[in-house]
Amino acid sequence: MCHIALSEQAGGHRTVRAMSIPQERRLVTAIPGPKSQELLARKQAAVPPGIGTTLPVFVTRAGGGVLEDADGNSLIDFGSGIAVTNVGNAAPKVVERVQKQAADFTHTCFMVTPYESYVRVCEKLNELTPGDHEKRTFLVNSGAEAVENAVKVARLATGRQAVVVFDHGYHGRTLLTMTLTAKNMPYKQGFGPFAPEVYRVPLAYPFRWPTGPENCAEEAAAQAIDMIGKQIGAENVAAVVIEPIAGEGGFIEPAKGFLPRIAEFCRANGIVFVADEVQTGFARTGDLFACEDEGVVPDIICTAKGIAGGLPLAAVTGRAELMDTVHAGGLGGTYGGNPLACEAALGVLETIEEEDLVGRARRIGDVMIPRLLAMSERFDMIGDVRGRGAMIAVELVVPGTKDPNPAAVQEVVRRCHAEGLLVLTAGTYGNVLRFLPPLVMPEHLLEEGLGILEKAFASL
Ligand code: PLZ
Repeated sequence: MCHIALSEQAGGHRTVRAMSIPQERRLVTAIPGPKSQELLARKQAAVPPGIGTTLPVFVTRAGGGVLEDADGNSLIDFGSGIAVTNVGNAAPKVVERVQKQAADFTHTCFMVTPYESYVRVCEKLNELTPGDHEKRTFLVNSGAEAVENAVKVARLATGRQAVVVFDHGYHGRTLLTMTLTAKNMPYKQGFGPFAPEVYRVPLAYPFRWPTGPENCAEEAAAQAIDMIGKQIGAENVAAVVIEPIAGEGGFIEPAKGFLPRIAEFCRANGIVFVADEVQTGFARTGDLFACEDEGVVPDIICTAKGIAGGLPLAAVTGRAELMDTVHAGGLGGTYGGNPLACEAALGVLETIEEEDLVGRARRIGDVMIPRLLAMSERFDMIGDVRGRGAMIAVELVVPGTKDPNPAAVQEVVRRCHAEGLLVLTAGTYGNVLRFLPPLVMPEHLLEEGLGILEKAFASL
């Protein structure tokens, strides 16, 4: 069966993609249904509890704006597998290329005998990432691996050791990237000792800045720069690593002016400015990369997630003069830039362009933000509505205060999940609902999802 999804585009024209899955919410059992519950019991017996589950429905098919489960339910997806399936699940161009590649060859190891698709992905990223300077790219398997490698390159290129990161930052779960991550529970608790030479400075978090959002950018940048000078010495800093919008930390868009100020400080002091665009990349924020919003040009940019529609791939793209300092053989890994993942990435880039997913992301924001703002008028527990493009969040507070309200988030999420709307949480205080719909989400499902969310708030 073939279903056609029509989506109104920002520019007024319409794109058509044939969807293999009906683009509808359909609940035929309670959530989770009996088959999912049976599978969950098996999961609990076979997989350690350290691997969590946001919503225990076991997926059998997904595409467009929906996930289908083992019981025959169809859920609206406001998560995209944590900002990964920007082009939609099983996107036609991705499927076609991966199938062909799987039949041709599945692995050689690029460091042993290379293949063209890896080089093509690197060429594309060199061309598409911010800045028109000469660049180099290499490929790895995960966001954490990309960030970790960016630090390796920055240390070698500068001959310095210190790495500066920000409050509310998230960069991964490996020893170094866990150390770079701000939040203790659940990421760091009991997993120390941590990597040395990592320093944390304040982030310009407008909603929670003590003197108010107007002063936030300037004061936060001044504090960060002062701390670096006092506690580390700028001349000892190899890299500053920052997410242009803090993802796991709660979709915190730093106050305008903060990122350019930090980037300028880095430039003036020979520090490598690393943008972690693992969650913000590939059209998610209504630009191909979030740094573009303020014209910030990173020295190194780390990408993953949305790059390959769900196949494991990540990239480190940086100034040629930095990247070329690394000795031959100093970088790599068995699977980095696997041929299936590279073909998927090429399919993703074609899809973003052909279906104008940058425009679609903006359109999603234009639909969601006004509806969420209207909800914030009605429900005083909504303290803040924020985000860009299709990376949107609401921060819940105890009404009349700014005290975080994680209990309300849990309750809203529970009600949304029961109604067949997958939503994710985030935030240092666990009090943020985040929305990351696939950029190909048909508009009727977006509206229906927002309706479910509104009802969940109203029923509290
Ligand atoms: N940098 C900005 O968002 C991954 C984490 C899921 P990996 N975020 C989702 C979880 O709970 O483990 C992320 C990110 C930013 C780095 C990473 C790490 O990317 O591909 O998960 O290693």
